[in-house]
Amino acid sequence: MSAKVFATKEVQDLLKAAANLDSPEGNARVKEITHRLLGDLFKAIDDLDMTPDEIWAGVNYFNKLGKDGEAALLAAGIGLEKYLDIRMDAADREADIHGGTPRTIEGPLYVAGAPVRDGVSKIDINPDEDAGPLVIRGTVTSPDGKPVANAIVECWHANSKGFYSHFDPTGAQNDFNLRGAVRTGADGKYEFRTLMPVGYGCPPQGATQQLLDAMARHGNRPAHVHFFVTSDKMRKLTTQINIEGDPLIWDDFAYATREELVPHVIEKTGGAALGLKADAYREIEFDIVLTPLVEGKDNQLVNRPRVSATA
Ligand code: MBD
Ligand code: FE
Repeated sequence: MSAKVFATKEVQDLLKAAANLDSPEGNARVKEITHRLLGDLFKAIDDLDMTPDEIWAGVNYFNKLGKDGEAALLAAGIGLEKYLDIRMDAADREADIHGGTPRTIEGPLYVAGAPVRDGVSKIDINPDEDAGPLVIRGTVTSPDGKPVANAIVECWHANSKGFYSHFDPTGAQNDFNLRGAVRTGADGKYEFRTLMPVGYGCPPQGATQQLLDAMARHGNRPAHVHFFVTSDKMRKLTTQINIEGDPLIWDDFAYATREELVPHVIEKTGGAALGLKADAYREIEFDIVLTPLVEGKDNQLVNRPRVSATA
């Protein structure tokens, strides 16, 4: 079928009716966005001559996506979350904000409520035979190099199976395993004592992997560690580091890798004195530069539904 109907009065009236544009009531922003997205979809159906079978496959895909609880995972996998970063980076350049540690996506697996420790936190609760000890440490500063005191550095990462506590399908991990929070002192320093993570893979039977499969894409991430860094006086930073040497560093299904976020991994000894499970351990130094509030406000703070728990 090659007949084009999008531009007809009948279809344009249908779009307006569906978004209730002729009424003064309802949420104006919701109406504006719905009208635009629906219009773009209708146009694409016309342009690509999508069949009813294709449309119903798509509609039912949303049902599976919801049933699997994977909408935020899909957002990462289709580059939507990365796109928001690209836009925030551009806004920063426009506002002449430079010098901070680069942001990268939050992902869907954060859990609020990790216990806050002063300066140092050991965050591996469950033994993990296949993971060696890892220390991640650094200093939180402002762009002028001054330490930021009373910053809260939160981190979260996967175990040696690529699973996160609270989302582990094997049920093997306690709450807040491999999740922690540290308050910096006057020196701005933070340190996490933990275990080496392994990269994440999408649930193989889930909706996200189903779409990726159809496009011959994998659903894997390189080994990585997430961070939120907050302080009264600075903008919140959402970022991650990748574990140097992981073969997927430049092949991340969520597009989160950035050149500045692949710190060196150093081999060290003396782990026993730090309470690590072996004397030989790996260390990553990751210094974090926060940027100041804009007219007293964090102009890039993201509100989204997040899981929280009590430790
Ligand atoms: C992850 O661990 C992650 O960080 C992202 C972005 C998506 C899925 C799993
Ligand atoms: Fe992750």
